[in-house]
This record gives sequence, structure tokens and C-alpha cells, in this order.
Amino acid sequence: MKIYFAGSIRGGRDDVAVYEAMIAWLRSFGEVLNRHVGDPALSEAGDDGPTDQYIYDRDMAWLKVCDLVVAEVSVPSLGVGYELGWATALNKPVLCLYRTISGRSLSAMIAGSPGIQTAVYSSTDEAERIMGRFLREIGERIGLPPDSSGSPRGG
Ligand code: 6IA
Repeated sequence: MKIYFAGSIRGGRDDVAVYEAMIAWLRSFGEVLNRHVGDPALSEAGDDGPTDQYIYDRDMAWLKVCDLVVAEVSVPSLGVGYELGWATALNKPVLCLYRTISGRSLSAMIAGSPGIQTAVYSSTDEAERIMGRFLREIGERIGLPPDSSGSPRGG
């Protein structure tokens, strides 16, 4: 199962530890294509790689081939919003995870999108339960074997 993980980079790196933990967990279920989103060494400047166009082209290519998208959207990010717009246009299954921080409400363009499942969570355990359900549901829908559709490998 190819998983596209979206999380804020230039929008702010406050949640990088959350992304890192989610990506580590998701990697038991499949290949996380853009796992550097959870790399603490990748700063808010997001400029420690090749050119912006290279990043754009590579991420769009990954978005097109992924089986599903998981996004952590608590820290608002233009790039994540853009990816979610494309993901829904490409008919990819999308799960958005959201914590209510700073009293901010999630954008209506995400919360109101019929192509996006949105879930509010408040702990790592809860996020993992929500992601597990989503992976199982999509795994069954696209006919992937159990070890890559919601049950940890080897367990
Ligand atoms: O607007 P933002 O930068 O917050 O957008 C974040 C989203 O855009 C993430 O979900 C990523 O998929 C994508 N994105 C933005 N910048 C990068 C990036 N920069 N690397 C990968 N994905 C990115 C660093 C370059 C890398 C080669 C180390």
C-alpha cells in the first residue's frame, strides 16, 4: 500500500514530532512516499533540498500513484491544502486528522469536502485507532492483502 502523508513544512514545523510518530506508525502498513515531512531536520524554511519545482514535480507524481492520503492538518499549510485539493480531484481516499489547538476551526474547504474524511483526535492512541480503521476500510476496498491493509506486519 502506497501512503501519501501530508503535513505542514513552510506553514510551520510545530507538529513535526506528531508527523514523525504518525509516519513511523504508518510505515508498519505500507510505504510512506513522502516520509521526510516527519523529518525533524527539515526546517520551516523547507529549502534543504533541490529546487521548489523539483519538490512540486516529485510530490505531484507521488500523489498520482498513492493508494490513499493521510494528512495532519492541525497546523494550517498552503501546501497541504493544495495537496488535498488535488487528492480529491484525483479521487484518492483522504483522511484528515485534526486537533483543536489555539481554538482555531478547521477550514470549511476541508471539513466540508465530501471527498475527505475528517476526524478530530486528542491522543496518539486515538489517532492510531482512526488511521487503522481508515487503512482497513481502504485496504478492503482496493483489495490489498491484510498485512498491508490495517494489521501490523507480523502481528
Ligand atoms: O506549504 P507547506 O510547505 O507547509 O506544504 C507542506 C506540504 O507540501 C507537505 O505535505 C509536503 O508533501 C509538501 N512539501 C513542501 N515542501 C516540501 C519539501 N521540502 N519536501 C517534501 N515535500 C514538501 C524539502 C525538500 C526535501 C528534498 C528535503
